[in-house]
Amino acid sequence: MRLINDLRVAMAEKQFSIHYQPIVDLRTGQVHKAEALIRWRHPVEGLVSPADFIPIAEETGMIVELGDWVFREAVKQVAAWRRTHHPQFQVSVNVSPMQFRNEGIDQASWLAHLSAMGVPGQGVLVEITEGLLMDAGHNVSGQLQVFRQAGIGLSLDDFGTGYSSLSYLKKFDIDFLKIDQSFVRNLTTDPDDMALCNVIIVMAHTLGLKVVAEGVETPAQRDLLAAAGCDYGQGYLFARPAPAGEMPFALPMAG
Ligand code: G
Ligand code: G
Ligand code: MN
Ligand code: NA
Repeated sequence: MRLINDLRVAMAEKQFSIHYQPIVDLRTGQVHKAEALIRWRHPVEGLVSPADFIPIAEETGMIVELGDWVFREAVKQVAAWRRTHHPQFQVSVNVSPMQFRNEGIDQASWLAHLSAMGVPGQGVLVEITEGLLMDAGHNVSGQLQVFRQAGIGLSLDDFGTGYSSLSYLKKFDIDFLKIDQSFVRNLTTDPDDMALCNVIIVMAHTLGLKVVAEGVETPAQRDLLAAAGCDYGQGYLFARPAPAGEMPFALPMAG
């Protein structure tokens, strides 16, 4: 496929950028966290979705270089936001399971970059998926441990869609659960989805984890989640992923 070759030049030609989507405190409306989401502006095709090119980057191994770039850019950005907006701002970075294979992540250089930027580990959340936790090889738990020891938080993305046993939540010392948007979409009409969200929130809190609901698009969804005790919301209701300069730092919680 042509995209494979294009992906190789895209790196050199700086065709990638990062959009950020706020992660909103559902009690206060404050925004002290944001998820970094990569964007590719292809010279001919225009904007190509990461859903289309991340799998190619994974298959070709390019995800390692791309992931390094995303991390470095996101850390630069959070350094700026911690100076100008809030000293505890956190940026949440998606890390592909492929990056954990064969020591794809040079963890020492990631930590060195953090300290060069003056950002403590607490400034970063690493978003992983359930599948990664089931990977017994590749010293996944050792690599996650290195992140944890540096203060970096762990967030379990797309929660509820994978097959992980709940015991992994404790074993890997996860900080945040992100309820997959498929459970949020029909929250107002499907009692089963509301029940699942309630159960996830109660279980997470019992284990000392915070919860982020993804794909919040309506005030009704937001209100149900807030009433269920969900800590944070993310979705088009609050803001679409956008360039860093457009980050809203506080959002109204009513109406
Ligand atoms: O941003 P959405 O807009 O289209 O992202 C689509 C998919 O791509 C999501 O599953 C998201 O987690 C993934 N994605 C976005 N940015 C990155 C990134 O920097 N690294 C990895 N590994 N996945 C990403
Ligand atoms: O897999 P991950 O959860 O990292 O990816 C998040 C994806 O969800 C991105 O593609 C992002 O653009 C998208 N997204 C964010 N908010 C909403 C929303 O409110 N509705 C929908 N449909 N997608 C959203
Ligand atoms: Mn994510
Ligand atoms: Na997700």
